[in-house]
Amino acid sequence: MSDKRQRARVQGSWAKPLPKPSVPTGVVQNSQQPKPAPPAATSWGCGPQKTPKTFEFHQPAKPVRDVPPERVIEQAGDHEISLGPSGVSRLRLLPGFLPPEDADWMFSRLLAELPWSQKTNLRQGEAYEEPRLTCWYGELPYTYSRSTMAANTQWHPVLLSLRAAVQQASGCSFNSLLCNLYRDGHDSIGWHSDDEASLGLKPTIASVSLGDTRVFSLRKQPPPEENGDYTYVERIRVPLSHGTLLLMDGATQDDWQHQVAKEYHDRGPRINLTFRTIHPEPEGHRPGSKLRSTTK
Ligand SMILES: O=C(O)CCC(=O)C(=O)O
Repeated sequence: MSDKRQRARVQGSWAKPLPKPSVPTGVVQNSQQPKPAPPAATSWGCGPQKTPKTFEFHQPAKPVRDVPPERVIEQAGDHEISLGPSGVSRLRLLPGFLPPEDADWMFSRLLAELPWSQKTNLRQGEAYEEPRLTCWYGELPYTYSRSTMAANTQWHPVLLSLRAAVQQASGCSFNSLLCNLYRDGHDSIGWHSDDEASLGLKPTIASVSLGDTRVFSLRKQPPPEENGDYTYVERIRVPLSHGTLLLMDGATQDDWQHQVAKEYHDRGPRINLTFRTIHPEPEGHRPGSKLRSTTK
């Protein structure tokens, strides 16, 4: 937890030590009086004993705000995650969308046979390599983070049959596919929304996961008065296991960001296939322009 989120829970402060009780002047202490018992030994009582401090409550200047607890979505079905001025944001989670034996052979073939490469993006004029491998399918190029993936109409046959199954399950059609390969737990994708103008308004994105389970996290966009501070926003975790289909639709790309964070314990490879629909960019439009400014 960030220092700021942790501090948000603390309501008081440690006070100065209490003054020692003073002996009134003129009173002679009776040396025969019983001496106070020495402090009882505790398991941490080695070394000199310090005067105990007390905790004083200070009314905070501003009311204390709770960081909302993170929600976990694991159950199959439709989940309305928010309702705001931009409309309903919705996730549909279908674990086991692919039977395990199909997911196994599809994963092996796609890992071995797709033209994976590492893309170089630009952020504030600086080039950086994405911490994962990708490839792109679609009749139109796809630009994000100031770098373009060329059109590629050579769909792998496994991807064509997967696209048909995803279209059938979702009732949506998709003309493009971004494939991500997370080689191990160190590969990741940072906070972003899939809100390039080329995806159109309120896009539906269908994501199929193969291989090791990774956590797909979402965080709500903060209201304007928070000035881009995500400390108090709602958060959701969705573990995406082998063969799962996740659909994001409605206002999800307007009102939420998502990421797959690095992990610090061993993870095997994972492939994520995100089916999308790309529209030709209007004349004079900068390719890859965002409705908001986020980078993948
Ligand atoms: O790997 C995932 O589940 C998410 C991929 C993603 O966010 C993207 O391709 O935009």
